[in-house]
Amino acid sequence: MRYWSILFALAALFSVACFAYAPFDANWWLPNDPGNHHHVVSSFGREIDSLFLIILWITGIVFIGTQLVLVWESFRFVDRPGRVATYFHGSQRLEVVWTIIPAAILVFIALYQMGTWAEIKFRSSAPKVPPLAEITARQFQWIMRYPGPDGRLNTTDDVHLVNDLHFVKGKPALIYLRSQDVLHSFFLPQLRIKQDAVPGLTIPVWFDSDTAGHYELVCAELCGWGHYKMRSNVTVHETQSDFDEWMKRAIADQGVSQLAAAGGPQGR
Ligand SMILES: [Cu+2]
Repeated sequence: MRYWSILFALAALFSVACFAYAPFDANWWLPNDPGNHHHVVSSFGREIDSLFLIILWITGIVFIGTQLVLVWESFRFVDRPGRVATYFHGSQRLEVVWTIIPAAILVFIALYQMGTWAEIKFRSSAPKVPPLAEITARQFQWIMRYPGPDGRLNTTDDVHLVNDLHFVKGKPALIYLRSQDVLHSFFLPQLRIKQDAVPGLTIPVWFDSDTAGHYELVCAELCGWGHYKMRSNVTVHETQSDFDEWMKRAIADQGVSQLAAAGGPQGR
């Protein structure tokens, strides 16, 4: 039956069409800010994308090659009455070749990405700025603790917010990431930043954006039934004074809700 070769060919064509379409859609694989499809808003973004594309090229070429062989062989060696299949035991030379080539590719990728990894993950590369916030992941929300008017974290005037990340355009933002319960993953898709939140650890994460606007923070680790709900607003402010304005309102709102919890301004 030659139908099998046709089916394999169609599946491969469909996959390749998806690959080919991806760069033309702003939200297909590499989400970008609306209206500006080929611009990544963070400074790490371009490097992450180029690493992603190198791996995509390597796997894509191998995929197309193996699919061509698969389709061609299943077409050519179709079952015919009277023809007997022949078998042979593995070829050592072939096995050595197809072990060495992938190993060499992996070593190349490992060496090639080292600079980017160091820039994004090595603690020595962390920007020397006061922390923007401490972010604690828990089932199923992001709890954000910003330093209050005293500018210091973990003091009584800290501002507590849920699912609301704010920072300023063009300035490196440093956060401390924690988890209260299980493994979560702090993922800023538009900024190409991803970091696991591990119970018991406090992990510094830094990022920036050259475009003010609204983005998204999501959890990228299946952490329970409500995993899909772990989304947070991300606001990148145009200027520091916009940010300060927002922070002032957040502090005032927190004062109101604390008064409410204490029974209102009249103390009832
Ligand atoms: Cu989660």
